[in-house]
Amino acid sequence: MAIAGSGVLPAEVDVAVVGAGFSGLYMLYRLRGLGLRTVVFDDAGDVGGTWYWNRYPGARCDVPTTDYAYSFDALLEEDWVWSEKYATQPEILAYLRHVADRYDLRRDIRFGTRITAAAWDEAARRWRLRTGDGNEVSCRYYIMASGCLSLPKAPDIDGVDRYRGEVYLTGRWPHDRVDFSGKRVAVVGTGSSGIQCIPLIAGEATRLTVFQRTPNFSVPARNGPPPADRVTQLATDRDGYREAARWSRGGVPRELTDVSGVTAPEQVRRERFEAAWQAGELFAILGVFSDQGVNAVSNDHVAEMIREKIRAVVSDADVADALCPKDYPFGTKRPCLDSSYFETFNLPHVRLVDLRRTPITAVTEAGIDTAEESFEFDAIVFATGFDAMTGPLVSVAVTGTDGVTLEDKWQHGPVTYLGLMTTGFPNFFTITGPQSPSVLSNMVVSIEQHVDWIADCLRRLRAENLDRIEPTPLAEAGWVQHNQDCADITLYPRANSWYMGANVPGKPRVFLPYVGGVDAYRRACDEVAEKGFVGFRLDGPAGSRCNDGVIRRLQPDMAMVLDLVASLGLPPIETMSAADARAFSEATAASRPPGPEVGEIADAVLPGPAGDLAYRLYRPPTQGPHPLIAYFHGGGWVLGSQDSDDPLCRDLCVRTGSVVVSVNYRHAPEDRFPAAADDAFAAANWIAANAAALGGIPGQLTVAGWSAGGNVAAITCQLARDAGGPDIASQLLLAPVTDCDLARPSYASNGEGFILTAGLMRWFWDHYADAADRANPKASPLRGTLAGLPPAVVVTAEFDPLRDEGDAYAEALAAAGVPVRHIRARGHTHTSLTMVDVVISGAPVRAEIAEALDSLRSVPARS
Ligand code: N01
Repeated sequence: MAIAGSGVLPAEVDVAVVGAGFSGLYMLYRLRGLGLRTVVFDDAGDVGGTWYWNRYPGARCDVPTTDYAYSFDALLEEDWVWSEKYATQPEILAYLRHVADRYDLRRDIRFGTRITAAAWDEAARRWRLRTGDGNEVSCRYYIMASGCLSLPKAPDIDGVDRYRGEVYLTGRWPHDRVDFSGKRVAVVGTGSSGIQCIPLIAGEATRLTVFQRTPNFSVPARNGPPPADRVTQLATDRDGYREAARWSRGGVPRELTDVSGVTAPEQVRRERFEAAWQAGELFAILGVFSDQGVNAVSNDHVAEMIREKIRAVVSDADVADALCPKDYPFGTKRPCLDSSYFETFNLPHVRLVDLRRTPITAVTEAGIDTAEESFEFDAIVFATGFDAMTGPLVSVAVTGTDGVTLEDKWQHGPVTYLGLMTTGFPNFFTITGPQSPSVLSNMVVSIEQHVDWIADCLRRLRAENLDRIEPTPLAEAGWVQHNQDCADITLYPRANSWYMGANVPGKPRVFLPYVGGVDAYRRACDEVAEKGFVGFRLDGPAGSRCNDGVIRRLQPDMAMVLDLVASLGLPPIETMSAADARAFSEATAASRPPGPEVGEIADAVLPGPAGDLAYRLYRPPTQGPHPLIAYFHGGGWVLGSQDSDDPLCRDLCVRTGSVVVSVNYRHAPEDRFPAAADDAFAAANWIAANAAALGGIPGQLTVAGWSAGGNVAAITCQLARDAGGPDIASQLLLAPVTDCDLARPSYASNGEGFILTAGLMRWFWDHYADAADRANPKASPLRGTLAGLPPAVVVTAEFDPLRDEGDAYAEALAAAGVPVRHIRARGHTHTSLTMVDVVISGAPVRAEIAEALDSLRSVPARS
């Protein structure tokens, strides 16, 4: 078997690939299939990538090996039988060698060769790569298949170079067996590498001291033979299983749960947790509850049950306590799978040093000094991790079109389109790059997806006589924003993890991988390609084209809600009777989360022009009096009540510290225009007159409403101004109906698929007002006089049919001299902000609303 590629390095190739691990090998296989002349470079002496370097004792994969394997060739799968659920590093390396042999890949791989620099030559439309030994190669396409966790982080501890004993880095382990028998050994670091090697080193060493800075969550791997159910599934329907993996959330087929850790009874919580604990799989323990990744309460249930397990295993209570992670949510640092990790600390010759209590002061010639003690060791193992995801990419001096290096471009964090490419660096691809699912998924599934996408892209470029591809700034900015949006709704940013770049001093704190899921990501990539490479500029002898755009603009949680709604196949509300529509809306409301706790809730009635109007009062838990909000619910003047907007009113109460009085009003078609507007005006009068009795501060009344409620709130402010009272300090209009003209562009662009449809709005108007009445300012406040109105907070949502009329109202108010805070809810729909605790991304917008209201309350109105 030839280890190194032979022959003279060609001066020109079609494609150069860096890395001969899982990604590089499959990339080479696909490129050969396309007939593209390819050369692969790797620093290592053979194939394997991470599995070549990480030879420390106990190194295994943490996704079951049945899933952690290529799926592109059924015959390869049939030929290779894994011996364990989680194979060891030697077995995985043997598999990759087998792959290299089987497809005769080594002949195009230059081992022991590092690419140190790469520069784009615009005139030639080629990359010029320089190797560590001074050779040059030019290529049309340059692909980094260099892995996410391949550049070990130098141990950033004072005195490391001074130490005279044996030093090992888990990520660069020697090829010859290291024997720790009879030795005093230190392990620094308790991430996956430390947790895997500690039990094995303890089995040899006479004394093992583990230096732990941050305790880690770890689950027993329960290793053994490959899981029988999966082996059977693969034997009976290999293609179906692999396809399910490709469209799964994490790259391993798994039923997702809808059980919330917040609402599930204790017994259900425990049963679900125990089942996941026994399964010994990361995706199982990461998916005990549907909301554990986004809700701190749900997450802490899982975290606490793991801490209970640790305390049950570790005999010394102080050691157990030190091993329990407490200051970051479960899963936000990568959890580990272990074999007897916690049990190891019960051995008499194993000691844990908690660096939180006694930090390392220096590495000395003989060992390690902490704030309290001097330790002497024969060997120190640094399991201190990697400069993850971006490190391997920027460690090459890659220079793009404007002479800017990748390192400079990414100085504030990676900026990519799909995690595959970056502007200014044409024809440069990154397999499992930052802002792709990569490390949050089964890597092999994500690698195959990226390789297939790139191969297909190159095939199409050639077929269309094009030879240059580069993402546009618009598409890239949109993808970066989408990544941020996805991460922001999760608990991930709360941990100092390598996912956040927090483990490397000076590295920008940005959440690096794409957290939207393998399935959602694949959909986005497919869509980009199918729609003519959205967001890419393509050039070549055949000309130039660009279908510019942003592939994902909706807030990710709102997108999930819309997918769910679409999957239910519900009849459109506008096909129902008003009574059925009301029943439907009440049933929907009954199943949602309740919203935050407030101090007090009381139901009562107030006098309206045609009889009593029911209202619900929400009082903050703090000592009053408080500012007062008269609130009017949404529902197109036909649906809704003080129940329908209950979570939103609770949220408003808590965020603004206001007493909220949510008033029901007469509905159409029983009571048509102007009943709703008249009721709202009367209610505002009554609330203002009774402010003190309600616990409000007289003179601090905000009139607020959402949708049709925003309509009657806006009208109430106009009527109050004209009538000389009540005194309204500010108005809050959430996605309000302000005009009867349904021809605005937002009706066309957002009229279908975003819950409130254009058809439903027509149905609402038809129920509420005759055509002749609709232009009346009491129905279309945009047509009224706006000068002299109270300061306003106007909120419009990007994907709302009502967006443009809301924008128009905000602009008209400002033009009329009314102080306005116009909040544009990016990526949101008409209903987003009302979906408290469902659409988590709405929370920052509601926080902004509360802040805006607070600041407007002190601004006097101009007339
Ligand atoms: O690295 P890590 P890793 N002084 O960064 C500590 C994958 N992987 O190599 O958390 C003292 O997780 C550091 O402490 P803290 C897997 O994705 C998979 O273990 O920064 N301590 C931490 O405890 C994994 O997540 C497998 O406070 C220092 C440890 O060193 C990723 O690779 C196996 C320190 C580093 O943990 C990285 O895992 C192995 C200092 N100066 C790895 N600097 C599988 O099972 C760092 N630490 C497939």
